[in-house]
Amino acid sequence: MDFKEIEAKWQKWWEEHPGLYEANSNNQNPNSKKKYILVEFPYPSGSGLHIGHAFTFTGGDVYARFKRMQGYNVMFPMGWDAFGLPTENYAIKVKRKPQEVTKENTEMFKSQMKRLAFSFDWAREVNTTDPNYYKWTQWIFIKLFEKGLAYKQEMPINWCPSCKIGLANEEVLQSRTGGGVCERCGAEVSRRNISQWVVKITDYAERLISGLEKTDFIEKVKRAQINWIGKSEGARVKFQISNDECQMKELEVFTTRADTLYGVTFMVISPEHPFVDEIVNEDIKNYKISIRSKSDMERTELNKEKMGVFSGVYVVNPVNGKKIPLWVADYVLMSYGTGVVMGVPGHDERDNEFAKKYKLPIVKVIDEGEKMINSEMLNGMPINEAIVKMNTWVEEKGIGKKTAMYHLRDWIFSRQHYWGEPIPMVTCPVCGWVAEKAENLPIKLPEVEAYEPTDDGKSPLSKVSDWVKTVCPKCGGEAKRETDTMPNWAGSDWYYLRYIDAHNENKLADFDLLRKWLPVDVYVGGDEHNTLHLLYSRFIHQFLYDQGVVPTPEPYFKRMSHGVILGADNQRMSKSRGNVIVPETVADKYGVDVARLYLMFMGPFTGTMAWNEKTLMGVKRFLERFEGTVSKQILNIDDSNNGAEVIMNKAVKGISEDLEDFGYNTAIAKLMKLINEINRKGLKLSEEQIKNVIRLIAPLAPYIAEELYSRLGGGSVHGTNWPVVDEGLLVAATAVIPVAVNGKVRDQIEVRVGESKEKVLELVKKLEKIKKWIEGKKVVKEIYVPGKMISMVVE
Ligand code: ANZ
Ligand code: ZN
Repeated sequence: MDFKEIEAKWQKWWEEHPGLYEANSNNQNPNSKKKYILVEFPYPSGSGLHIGHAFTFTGGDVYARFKRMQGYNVMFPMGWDAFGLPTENYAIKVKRKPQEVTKENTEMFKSQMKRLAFSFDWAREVNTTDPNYYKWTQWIFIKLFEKGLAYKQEMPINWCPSCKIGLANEEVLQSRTGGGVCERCGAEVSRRNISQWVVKITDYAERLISGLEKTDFIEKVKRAQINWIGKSEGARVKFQISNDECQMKELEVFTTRADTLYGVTFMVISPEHPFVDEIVNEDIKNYKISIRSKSDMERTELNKEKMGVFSGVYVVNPVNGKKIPLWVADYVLMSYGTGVVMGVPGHDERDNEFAKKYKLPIVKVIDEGEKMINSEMLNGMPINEAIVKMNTWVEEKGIGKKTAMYHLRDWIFSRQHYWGEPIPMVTCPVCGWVAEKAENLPIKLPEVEAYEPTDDGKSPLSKVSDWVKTVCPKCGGEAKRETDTMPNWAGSDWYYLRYIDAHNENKLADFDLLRKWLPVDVYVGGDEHNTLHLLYSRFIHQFLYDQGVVPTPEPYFKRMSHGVILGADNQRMSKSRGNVIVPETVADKYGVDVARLYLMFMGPFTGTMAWNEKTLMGVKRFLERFEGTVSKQILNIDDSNNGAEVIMNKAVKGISEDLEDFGYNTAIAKLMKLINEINRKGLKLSEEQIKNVIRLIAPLAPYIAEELYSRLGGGSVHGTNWPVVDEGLLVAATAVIPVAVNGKVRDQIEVRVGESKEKVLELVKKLEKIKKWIEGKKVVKEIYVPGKMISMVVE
């Protein structure tokens, strides 16, 4: 069979029958149960679909096709997450508009996807760079601003000097030497103070944890999110300042270990704490200068030398009234807890190093047996009990409060780059920051001459003076637009909502439609998005839920992690290693069906697998065998029930269960077994059985299935019903059962399990030994206990 020919033929046919894959189409019965299947939409780069895309999308596609055949009303959409640095950098290099480049790239991606037979519902295509789309991304930002969840703040941020961009903490990776490096380019990250838009995701920290209970995410993903949010239960405790001249009268620490209060011998304050500005001290000034370029990671790392300066101030330990010195040191961060730490050098590693270096007293308050010592009222208690006791004690004394802290930081939402959504804010000399009016949205990204970010850390938009100049939406006076753009995550936060109502001009999406389709039933994506994209979009969804914009508290029900495909050398595919395999090449050589089937057969869908040419050849041979077997059967259709039922039913059951769990490799193994058994036993299949064999492979190898099915007539195989398991036909094909006449067993007969009563009786009446007992008599009663016995009463 010429795969190129059949691919072209069916691609054209599918194109002409879009209803086959569109949600709510006649083919899918809009009234049947919905199934919203989502795969992470790609960034359309200039190099086209890579093997990871092909793998993931095939996985989603098999599931979508399977669910459609099972009779669900399936929505399986696709779109483009098209803002971002690579396109911008490419545009700069080749001196072309990012808009044009994006258009070309998405067209290339789309045609590649169509060739790979991904059954996306193209009527719902979205593109994050389309003004009709980002209008709503901007609208969401304005809602956040109106609710006090977006604010502008001057802050030290991670700055990549090479990308000239501010990075969120999660975009900074730890280098081997302990410093931070840019996630994208690997350059050493420095610190810089800039005024940035920040979104208060921390307000949702608790709900982002508790909301997980409403989802069916795999445990690994839940863990990743919970760890990322980093909830710590502890207490805030106040320490009085003993120097009279200080304006501030007390300093508050956050501790998870109130049990160690008797072991506190000093206190450490973050250099950025406002209290430090009250202290006039040359040493502190110089110290602050010396740490300016350090990242949070460097500052808090355990194996880095801890440095600090004495502030000249003393505080009082509330449990024993002892005066202890206050030190300024950068291992305490302003961004966590209260920015002040009680030093417990007897039991905290960093405090211990610090105390040794500066010769501060070290007091042990816990013994080898994990019991409290040197702690008056706590002595003899186990640690956990002591923590509870002290947390309560500080509350009773009015000097502390039980609190939970979260390591999650607010989300830095500004990027100083061109190719992103303009932040729809205006700064007015009279009114301050004002949101753009809803009716003025979208604030379109203007075309510019130069896309390069500037060294002063401002976006190139800042140079488009007639765009920057605007009027204040509040007072009408002259004002200026924000020139920062949104981070990449902004467009992908809510795209699954837009698919539901992709062309709505008045709303982000119609509420009733959202109610019909949400939550997403299965979301297939990569582990690299478990904390960032998945957490950001859950936060935005929860926020929109609070505003009454969406009907469900959570966006996604199930999260499915897809695996990773390595090169044949077991290494990550990369140009420099020369081990990259492109889906197109495989499809050109062996056909799309072989490529898809192989990708799904390589290993478990969630696994990490190396490319293997031998397995690929094995899959190719299997598909040839499949085609040969089915073609032969079509020429010799045999409806006379020949005992293939059990084999067929077992295959249907096993394959259905596997597909339900994304167990594609084992489903394919079962298909292979089925074909082998049919051939080995020389089985002859009925027309319906042949159709079912084709249906079983249809989600995996859609072209060949369509071609074979067409020889039996009757439309697309992808629009037919998935075979149903006959539970009664799973064990044995036939049973030998006794036949009784008037209570006496006269013969026995082999019948197919599951055979109808009529058929069995018809066969029984043909038996010679039975004939003579019933001939000429009147049959008054016929009993058939399936698989057990037949009993007739005659007169
Ligand atoms: C006394 C103590 C004794 C502490 C001990 C720990 C162990 P997690 O679990 O990550 O929440 N801490 C509080 N704020 C800090 C800041 N801004 N920068 C650096 N360290 C800070 O950590 C909570 C603990 O980290 C707190 O409990 C505090 O030290 C420190 F044996 O208090 B602990
Ligand atoms: Zn104004």
